Parts: sequence; structure tokens; C-alpha cells
Amino acid sequence: MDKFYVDPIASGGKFRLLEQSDLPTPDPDLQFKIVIVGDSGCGKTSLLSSYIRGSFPTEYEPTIFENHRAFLQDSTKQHILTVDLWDTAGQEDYERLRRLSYQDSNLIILAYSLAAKDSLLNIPEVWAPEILGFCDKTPIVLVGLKSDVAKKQVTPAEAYNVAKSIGAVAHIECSAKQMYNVDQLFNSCVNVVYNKHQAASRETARDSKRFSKGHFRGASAVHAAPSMSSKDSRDDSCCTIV
Ligand SMILES: Nc1nc2c(ncn2[C@@H]2O[C@H](COP(=O)(O)OP(=O)(O)OP(=O)(O)O)[C@@H](O)[C@H]2O)c(=O)[nH]1
Ligand SMILES: [Mg+2]
Repeated sequence: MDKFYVDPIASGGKFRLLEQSDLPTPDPDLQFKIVIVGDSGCGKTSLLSSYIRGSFPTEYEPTIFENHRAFLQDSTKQHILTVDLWDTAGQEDYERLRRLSYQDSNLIILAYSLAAKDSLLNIPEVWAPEILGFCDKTPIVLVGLKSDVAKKQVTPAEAYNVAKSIGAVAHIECSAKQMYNVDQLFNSCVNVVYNKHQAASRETARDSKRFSKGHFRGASAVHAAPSMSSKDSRDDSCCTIV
């Protein structure tokens, strides 16, 4: 079993990564930030490269900090999403820089390597507390990388327990090398941010409908102030609640 835990919020639509060359206009209110963190060497940069460029880097180069902008289209072709993917440094030397990445993030991909048990143990020890300290409301997707290795050091049950204990909305195993489950992982991540955004928009629309009908407690009617001159009447905010 390799994709054994996906919360409903992480499923739904299909999102297609667009070529930058023939890009339709992105929706200005559909902009998201996804940050990937996890132990140094667990495979974060390779995963992003595999997804964005469709290539697996041959050389290991420790990341200091890197950003990629991706555009995705939903299957109805009505929306273009802008997704900023922030690659971070797993190395301790760059801890202070990495901590700056969390601000305004819509989702955290928390990565460990299936070839290194320690990297899973560090999820509740190091990474979850760090994330909670900077963005406690941001959803987390736990991802087990290097699923192609012959001898995995992590069992599905161990990963599942960690995913549950940190409140992850999904756990998915991937291989950047074999491009296995890579699109599925990012599709789940984009579903999370998109579904959350749509739910928040519906909530705002409901609130404004209730407000316009005067359904708020104590607001039996909304009248324009009687003293308003015709010049002032353009100012919608000028009204009295009785
Ligand atoms: N077998 C296998 N090796 C991988 C995979 N992904 C990455 N690696 C190897 O793991 C090493 C580290 O990969 P990176 O992607 O650079 O790791 P990182 O998490 O970005 O590391 P930092 O930038 O130091 O935080 C490299 O030698 C990769 O070739 C994979 O899917 N399978
Ligand atoms: Mg890296």
C-alpha cells in the first residue's frame, strides 16, 4: 500500500501543470504558496525537479533556498491557479533562512526518506514542532520519498501512525527517480489549497448574503442615512443600522 491515507479535502479535481509558453491568464485570486521541508538529503529538490521539469537531477547539491512558480489548470478549464513552490534547506546551517519560508504558506509538504528511518523519526521530533511554531493552521501533507529503494526502512504502519499523530491531511509515497506518484502527490496538495479556498469563498458569500438581508442579530433593517446628499450617496459604507 503506498497511498494509504488521503483526507477528503485532498481529493476531488484534477489539475494539469501548464507549459509556461502557452499560458492563459491566471485567476488573480487563486494564488497559493506550498513549502516543502524535511531532513537534508531526503529528496525534496529531486521531487520538485521531477514534477516541474520532468527530470531527475544526477548530482546532489544541498539547497539553500529556491522558488518555482507553477501554473495549473483545473479539469473544467475554467480556472488557472498560480502555485509557488518553495524548496528549503534541510541542513541545520540554514535553519534561520528556512524559518522565514513559512510565512503565508497555504500548505506544507513534510518529507522523509523511505530509505532513512531517522528522517521519519525527525517528523514528530523536529519538523512538526517547527511547523506548529510558525503556521499552526496550515495543512500538512506527509510524503515518503525514494519509494524505489530496494530495502525500505519504514513500514506503512509506522508512517501512518506518524501521519495521524501530526494531523496530516494525507500521506503519500513517491519516487522522484521513477516519477512514481509525483503528479498524484501534487494533485492532492493542490486539491487541499483549492478546496479550502473555495470553502472560504462560499462562507464569505453566505455572510454577505445574510448581511444584505439584515439577518444579523440586532439588525432588523438597514437604511441609508436620511441626511445624505446626492454627492455622498456614492459612499456605500455610509448607512445606519437600526
Ligand atoms: N533512489 C532514489 N534516490 C533519490 C530520490 N530522490 C532523491 N534521491 C537522491 O537523494 C539525494 C538527495 O536528494 P535531494 O533532492 O538533493 O535532497 P534534499 O532533500 O533536497 O536535500 P537538502 O537540499 O540538503 O535539504 C540525491 O543523491 C538524490 O539523487 C529517489 O526518488 N530515489
Ligand atoms: Mg534540496
